[in-house]
Amino acid sequence: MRNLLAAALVTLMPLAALAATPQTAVLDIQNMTCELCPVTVKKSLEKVAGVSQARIDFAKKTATVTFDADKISATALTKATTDAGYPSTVHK
Ligand SMILES: [Cu+2]
Repeated sequence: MRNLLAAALVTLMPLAALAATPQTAVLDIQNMTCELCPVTVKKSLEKVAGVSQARIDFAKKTATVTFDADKISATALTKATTDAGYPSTVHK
């Protein structure tokens, strides 16, 4: 019975992943003054549950974040970087 349950979970897992609604947001990041800042910003974003990828462009001062729109909104992303010392806004 336990094995059957485990097998069912393994089968259902990919379906759950597909059910997520991936969304990409571009954030304008403030206060990135040196090459180490993007690392801090990236870490702060990837710590947020629901974020699958964060790419930082130091030259453009932006972060491109892929996240699960079913779990979080872009507001959680701007809050995360702001808490880390880098206030951000969603790029329009
Ligand atoms: Cu820095």
